[in-house]
Amino acid sequence: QGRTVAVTGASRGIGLSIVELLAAEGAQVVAGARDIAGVPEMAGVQFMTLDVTDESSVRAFAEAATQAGADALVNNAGVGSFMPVEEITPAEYRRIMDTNVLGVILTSGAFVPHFRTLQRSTVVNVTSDVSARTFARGGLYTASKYAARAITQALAYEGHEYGLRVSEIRSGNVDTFFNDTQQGTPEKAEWLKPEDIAQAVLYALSAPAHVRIDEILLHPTWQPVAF
Ligand code: NJP
Repeated sequence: QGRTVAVTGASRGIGLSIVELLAAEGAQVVAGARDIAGVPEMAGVQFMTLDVTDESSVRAFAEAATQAGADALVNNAGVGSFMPVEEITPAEYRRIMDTNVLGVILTSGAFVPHFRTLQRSTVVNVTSDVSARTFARGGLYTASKYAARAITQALAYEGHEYGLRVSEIRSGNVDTFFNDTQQGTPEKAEWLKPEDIAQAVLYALSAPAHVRIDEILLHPTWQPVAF
């Protein structure tokens, strides 16, 4: 309550759940995605067109959020891609890296000047449980998330001096539209729900001033234990 939070990748899936939970908790939310045509209207939520790979789009988003008094940013926008190493093309490499890595860099960077002026601010990065482990066909996606984890941790070191808390949310399978799939299909019945991730984000955002949540790792119970 009383907080203003910027959320990227907010049109569906995890991002939309984060927006819904924060709005229900009484926060003001500035929410962005490339296609916001179908997003629901919610009190306290301003949806904007945002492409995290586009510097001017990110700048406009950060300006609007700063005007609205944002003291927190959730970097959630991300795309999936799974194939053997020999099938990774330069175009696919750029699509994944531009969104999952450059997007986090540009968006975080656009908020830092404002966050420096605050006593206290928070960045929560929704990366993945595979930001620190990989698997067959996962090379490109996990490389992007390893890189996003490195950016997350570097920002944490840099922001410590001006009261920025940085959290990484690392989850296993979540029932969303991720990687051009449908939500709610039978094989995803036992997967985490977007609301589960939204709760983790809320926990990180609303931790008392003396607490920093560096990292949250969560999985569906059925998924084999993996750190
Ligand atoms: O995926 P999905 P999730 N600029 O496809 C937006 C991570 N994750 O909710 O731009 C701005 O339902 C897109 O909107 P649009 C995953 O890596 C997931 O599952 O209109 N926004 C939509 O709102 C990602 O970082 C799982 O296409 C952009 C949203 O992002 C995060 O969770 C497991 C954009 C994607 O919604 C959310 O993914 C895991 C851009 N350039 C981590 N490109 C999982 N689902 O199993 C896309 O460990 N978006």
